[in-house]
Amino acid sequence: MDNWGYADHNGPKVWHELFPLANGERQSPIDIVTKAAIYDPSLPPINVDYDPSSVKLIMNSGHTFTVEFDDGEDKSVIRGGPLHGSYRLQQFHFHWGPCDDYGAEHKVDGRDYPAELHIVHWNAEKFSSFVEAAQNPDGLAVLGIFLKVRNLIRIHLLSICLIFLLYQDGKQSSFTNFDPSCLLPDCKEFWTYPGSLTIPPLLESVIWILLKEPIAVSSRQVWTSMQTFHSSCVLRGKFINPLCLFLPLKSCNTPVLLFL
Ligand code: GRE
Ligand code: ZN
Repeated sequence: MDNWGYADHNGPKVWHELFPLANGERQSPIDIVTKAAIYDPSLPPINVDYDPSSVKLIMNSGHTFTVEFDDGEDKSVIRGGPLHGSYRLQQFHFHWGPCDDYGAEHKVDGRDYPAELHIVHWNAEKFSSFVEAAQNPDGLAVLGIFLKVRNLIRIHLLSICLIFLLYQDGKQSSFTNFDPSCLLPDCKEFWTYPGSLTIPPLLESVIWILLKEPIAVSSRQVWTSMQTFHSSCVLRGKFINPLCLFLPLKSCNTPVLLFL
């Protein structure tokens, strides 16, 4: 295996060859069996407190695109639910598939969603960096949100949304004034379990908080969000509306969607 990916020769089934943790005790993703979930009335609600000025840049990592935040201080944090103290926002990214039938990481009662948003936070009260936090069982907290397609006529998720221009692996661009809480559903009910990163190195350091309510993507919503979108994205020195950019990723020939 030269490098990990999602093809047969380097995909999740063989990740254990390079990353033995793939056979670990608390690996993600999982299938949430809703009937087996236990309601814990002692858990407080999830509290999201994001500062739109803390967003810094958007980058193509080759496997996904990542929107990164200034995590040098507690500007944007999440609290509550299963978390002790606050966890600082570091980045968000998406996982999606080649069609609308599957692509999310987690399943719910065996059901696939077409995509999943991961908003990644780290425990800056206990650890001094993201890297250190990622080595510890309570280091990271990832808020996972499922995406579904709402249109009566299904429009391919990958064709309706914010799409990043032909842009190379490793490239990045500035990204300003964006509050990712606009990507959250109204209902903040969640499932939680201790798990791992879903990509190599698969570290078992993630407290997963999966929102039960998916967010819906439709062409109408994309149109509305285009009108209210305040972020800016600068590529090669030129201002380009992020809604008409493309980002081809190594592991996927199709352009990426984003519907901010
Ligand atoms: C993931 O599960 O995809 C993930 C990352 C980066 C940090 C944390 C995390 O890609 O859970
Ligand atoms: Zn992820």
